[in-house]
Amino acid sequence: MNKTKKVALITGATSGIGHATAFEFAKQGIDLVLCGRRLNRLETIQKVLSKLINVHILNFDVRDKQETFKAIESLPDKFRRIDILINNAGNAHGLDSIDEGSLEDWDAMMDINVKGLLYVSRAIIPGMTARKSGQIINIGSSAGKEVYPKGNVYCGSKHAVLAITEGMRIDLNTYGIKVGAINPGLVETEFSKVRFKGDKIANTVYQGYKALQPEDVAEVIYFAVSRPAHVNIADVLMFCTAQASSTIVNKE
Ligand code: NDP
Ligand code: 8X3
Repeated sequence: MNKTKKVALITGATSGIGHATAFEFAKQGIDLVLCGRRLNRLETIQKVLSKLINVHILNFDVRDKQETFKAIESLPDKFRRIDILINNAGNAHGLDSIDEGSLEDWDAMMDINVKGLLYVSRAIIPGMTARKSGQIINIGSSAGKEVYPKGNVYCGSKHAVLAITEGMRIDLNTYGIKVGAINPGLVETEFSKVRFKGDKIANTVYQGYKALQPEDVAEVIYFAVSRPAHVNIADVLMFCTAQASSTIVNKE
């Protein structure tokens, strides 16, 4: 293996932004550890991308801390040195007023978007601090920078991601580890299918304008990981042209 080749671990690689990032990184020659719960999708992606780079898959639920640590501990030697961590796994669950929200939805968003990100990071960061190098990119959201009606807990989870990102950057600063967040607005992925649990309203979310595509976000993520050693992209807010804020979208 080429010694200068980097290894990236991407959570939520089975669809949307994580999937597009896996393809972008593979195109750029970065070896990959791809994570997600849907094993068949991981296997399909591995088959395709193995033609370009080395790929290892880890099938676990980030909500389960034991499973998370076990999976990361199981990495074979060739993939143990994680140079780049992309904390992407996450979703919104529901869009309800705070007085009507589902406790299961709240648990899912806090457990996946916040605690899952922490578990994965805690398992990987000690390797980075020992080597005094590495880069962590947390996928936040415009919802981490402003709160919109009925966004309450999802927005809270993404505000937490931004606070945790800043905390990581401060605590890991003396180790030379880069930490940043990429915060997109509306991206056309499976996000709305998950948020609305398959309800047909999900089909209307990206209608009447051109939303960001997962590849647009993947390109920005690659930009961040391809900067020179002294440059850290700390925080990016990106919207499609039609979107001005969480609640202002210029639709046809
Ligand atoms: P998708 O629904 O397309 O992808 C979500 C990914 O997260 C899937 O690969 C899914 O894999 C993984 N995931 C979800 N729950 C778990 C879990 N419990 N354990 C492990 N993996 C999990 O959505 P996006 O690509 O849009 O979302 C990716 C990130 O981008 C999220 O953090 C989201 O909040 C953020 N984001 C999305 C925006 C959008 O408009 N789409 C805008 C701003 C930010 P699997 O189901 O196989 O486990
Ligand atoms: C996803 C974008 O506007 O649905 O984070 O919250 S939004």
